[in-house]
This record gives sequence, C-alpha cells and structure tokens, in this order.
Amino acid sequence: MRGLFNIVIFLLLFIRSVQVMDTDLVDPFGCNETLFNTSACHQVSYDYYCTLSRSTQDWFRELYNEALADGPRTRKEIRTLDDAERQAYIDAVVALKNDKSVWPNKYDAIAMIHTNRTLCSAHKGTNFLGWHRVYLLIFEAALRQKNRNVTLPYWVSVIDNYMDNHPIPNNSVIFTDAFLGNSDGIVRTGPFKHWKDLENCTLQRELNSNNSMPLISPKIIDMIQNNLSVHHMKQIVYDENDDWTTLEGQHNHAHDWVGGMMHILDFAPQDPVFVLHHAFVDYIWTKFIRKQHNLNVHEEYESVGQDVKRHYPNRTMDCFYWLKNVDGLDPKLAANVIYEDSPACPDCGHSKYLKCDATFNICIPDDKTESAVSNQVSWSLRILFILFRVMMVCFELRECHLFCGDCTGCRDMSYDAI
Ligand SMILES: [Cu+2]
Repeated sequence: MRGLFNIVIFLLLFIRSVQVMDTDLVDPFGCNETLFNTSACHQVSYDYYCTLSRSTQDWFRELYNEALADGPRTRKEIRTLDDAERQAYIDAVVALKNDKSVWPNKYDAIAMIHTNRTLCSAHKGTNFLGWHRVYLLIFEAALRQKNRNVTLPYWVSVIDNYMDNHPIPNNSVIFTDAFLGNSDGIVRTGPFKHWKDLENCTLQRELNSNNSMPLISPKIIDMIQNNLSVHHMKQIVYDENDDWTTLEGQHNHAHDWVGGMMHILDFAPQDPVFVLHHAFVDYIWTKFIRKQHNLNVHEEYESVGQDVKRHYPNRTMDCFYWLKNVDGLDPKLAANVIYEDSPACPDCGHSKYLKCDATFNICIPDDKTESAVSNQVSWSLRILFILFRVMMVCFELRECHLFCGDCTGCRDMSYDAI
C-alpha cells in the first residue's frame, strides 16, 4: 500500500508541475504594447480623440447606422444558447478577426476604439454607459454582417459567484473550449487560442489568480435593478467615495476577476469576454431604465465624473464623431435590442450548463469538471481528490496503515504536508 501512496504523490507532483507550466504568464511570442496610463487623463487634451483613421471612423458610423436601422434582435445569456447558436456566434467573432478589409482587421479595429485617451471619456463618469452601448451596437452590427442570425450574447457573471470553486478555483464553463477557451495564462485552447493583437501581444487571462478578487456582487446588482431609491443614472455610474455601489465600479470587478488582458483597459477588448461582459452591464442598465419608467423618472443627462469635463453632455463622443455624450441616453439606441431575461429557476433558460438550486431559488453554473466538456487535467484532479477523500476516511477510521505500510507518523500527516 506504500506503493499506492507513492503513486498518488507522484501524480500530484506531476499535475502540479503541469499546472505551473500552464499558468506561466510569460508571453513566449513577445509583446511590445505601450499602454496609456489613465491616471494621466487630467493632463491630456480635452479635444476629441481617436487613434483610428477617419475612414475607419466612417466605417464605425456605417455600422452604427446599420444597427439603428436593424430590426428587433434578442440578446441571450451565452449559456442559454444552444450549441449551434453558440458556434455561429463564435464563428462570426473569429470571422471578424480574420477579415482584413479594414485595417488591421475588423475585430482589432473595433477593439482599438477602447485604447489610449479615449479611455478617459469612456470611464469614470456619466458617459460610461452610453459610450459602451455604442461600442456594443457597432460590434454587433459587424457580427451580423457575417451572419444575420447572430446577436450579441451576454454573460451573467453574477451567478458565477455561486459556483463551487473546489477543488480547482474558477471552473466556469465560460472558460472551456466550447466557449472562450482556458483561463490560466496564455489562451491556448478554444476558438480564440493564440490570438494576437497588433503589437504581437497574445491573448492572456489569469482568472481570479489569487482567489481574492470579488466578482460582481448579486446584492449591488439587485439594488441597481430593484431599489426604488436608486433611480438616477448618476447614482450608478460614478461615485468617488463609494465606487462599490455603482454599476461601473461593479463592472470593474469582472474585469479584474478575469485578469490578464481584461484587467488592463487598453487590452480588455482583445478578449472576446469583454463584449459579453459589457452586454451584461448594458442589460442591467436596460433593467434600470425600465425601473425609471415605472417610477416616472425622466432621466436628464447630468455630468458626474472623475474628469467631469469629458462627461459633459455636449462633448463629442471619442471615436464616434457624429455623436455627443448625451446621445448615449437616446432611447433609439436600445429600441430594437431585446434582452431575454437572465436565466431563472426552475428551468434556468433550459441551459445544460446551469442548474436550479431549489434552496436559494437561483441558477448555478455547472462546474466545468462536471460538465460534458472534456478537460483531462480536471478529470485527473477529480480522481486524485476522490483518492484523497478515501484516504481521509481511512485516517479517520485509523486505517492509515492501508496507505503507508505502518502507522508511524500517520497521525501527523496532513494534506498541507502532502
Ligand atoms: Cu471600457
């Protein structure tokens, strides 16, 4: 039986070494991106800004006009799409990356909107929601040029809070090959593997690397959607004293939780999870607007922000030269976008990746180790943890000699020591 114990230790060490290699964040292909430091926002010009050429901005305008002229389309939680719908969406995203008819390619051209000084006016203030709504409309219109049946899904990251995070942290099915690929280091599996940006930076994630990042809070999202005293946009976009309670502050958590490129403003749209995350932010805002209507609250654009001049209603939206910040509130932007409600019990959107927890009446994502998605390392670890559990029971039964030959020192052996 000592042999069995040795085999377990060997397997554990082997898997641990594989994990260490896999989570290495060093980009073997090199990465020379220069990043804009948003703390310098107050030092740079307040003039209209966009890194992209006028012809690319004109293309954005065409996409925007197409989005507004487009018919009703339904955005659904990504785990409720059936396999064919999800694959069609993924294929359309990949097609944008491969389409070089716009420099450097259609995906990156749109991602590059969210870089440099544009970041100053798109965040930390009133313009945050409207500017990102325009971004999503443009992205979705480009997708629908690839496939008319595709709409932008959203990712309800709130429910990932309830996932069982053991034995491997963060087993969200979102980060499997069937969805967005792996979450630990360089993205080397799934449909976006080894994606690179213009500067040769490879797509990277570091999901909840130190296990301390909070994900979007269900409580705060519930407050934004349902608390009747929270009914002005300025209450949910920016609060220099308490960013925790704002939608923008909460949205930052999901960026940090995914980590890697999502964690850095200039890089974030390089990860396809960016648009899924922002579609969820837009979904929450849509719910908030519905609450305002029910309360007969007429929203006036009121500038708040860290760098408030950039959030003035009549300032031109960076990269969207045909729009003013105030236009982000125009109901016509959302007129034909229908959000299917986020998955709820008992059927959880009929998703095979979600299950209803009857005790809390909430849909919980399947741990990917329990889903049909193949993941050899996860399966190996499951088997090892089952072995550990058997060992634990045996120790408790004082049967440790089964594993270590004799009982000397068995009592002192803890999982930490192993
Ligand atoms: Cu942003």
